[in-house]
Amino acid sequence: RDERMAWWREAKFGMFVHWGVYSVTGGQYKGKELPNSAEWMMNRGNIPIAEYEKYAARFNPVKFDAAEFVGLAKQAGMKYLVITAKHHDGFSMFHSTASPYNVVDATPFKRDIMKELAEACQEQGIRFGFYYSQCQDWHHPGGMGNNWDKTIQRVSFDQYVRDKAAPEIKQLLTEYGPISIFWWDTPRDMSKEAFDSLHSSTGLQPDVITNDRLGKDYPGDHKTFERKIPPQAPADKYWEVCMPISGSWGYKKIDTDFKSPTTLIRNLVDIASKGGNYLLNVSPTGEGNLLPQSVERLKLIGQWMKVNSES
Ligand code: JFZ
Repeated sequence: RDERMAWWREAKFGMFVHWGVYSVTGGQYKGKELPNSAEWMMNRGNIPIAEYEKYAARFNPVKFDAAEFVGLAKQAGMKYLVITAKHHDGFSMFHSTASPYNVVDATPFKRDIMKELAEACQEQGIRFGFYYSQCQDWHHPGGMGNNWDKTIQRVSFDQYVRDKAAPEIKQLLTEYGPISIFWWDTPRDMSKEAFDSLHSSTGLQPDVITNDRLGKDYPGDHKTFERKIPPQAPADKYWEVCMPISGSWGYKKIDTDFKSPTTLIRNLVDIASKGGNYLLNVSPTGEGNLLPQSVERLKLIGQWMKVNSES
């Protein structure tokens, strides 16, 4: 394990990316602002599945350039990138063979964004990983979390795992080259069989690193702290802090709460000095680029890194 964790321990700094159908409206629904993070739009707006699908049909991030995107992470001094392959809304940001509700088959964009990023990361020497919401899936009739769409013809959670989650996880871990991180989120209780079928796929990439959010009996390789830096160095050997560069994880138009470059650098130093990694989240827009506030900050961090590694 220590050997597998060596690069991660050294890395200190990674890019987290929340990007999906919700990015199209930037946190608004029918012109109204919704509370909290933009990726929860479907839940906060109680948006029926059929209606939310129409936003997928508008997802067309023509400004996206994987090489440029990964180049920014690299310039900032980040050593890895973790992106939402599927968030709670159930939309697959890759050419899923298990669900047609994916970026290739259900959008005018028709490009496998995960494939493009995997290749760009490989090319530029950045480690690559997937975020995957394994329990909450507000689109599949067996997924957890959607209690507002009354038209759902329910199937069992085990069927959701069999038909969607397990095959998608397997696909992500076999068809996208070397995957360094698999990042679970929002653990819920499920059957031992379900846990095992999800967990076993990580064995397909023997070097993959996982966080502690699959479920209570699955501690993974490292602990993830959310938004807040622990005041004292934690007892855990391997840990990270994930944090959005602004207020929301997903792109939100009215979110101007960008942390100052000074704060970001202090956070990085604070976390690194306690032995952890900083997983800093950025939020591409529906057009596929980052806001200038993010780009500027990433570049400034990169400059600081350079000055402080050459002396
Ligand atoms: C989850 C997601 O619901 C959210 O949209 C985002 O992806 C975030 C990174 O993860 O939200 C959480 C997960 C864990 C905690 C809080 C919010 N936590 O442990 O306090």
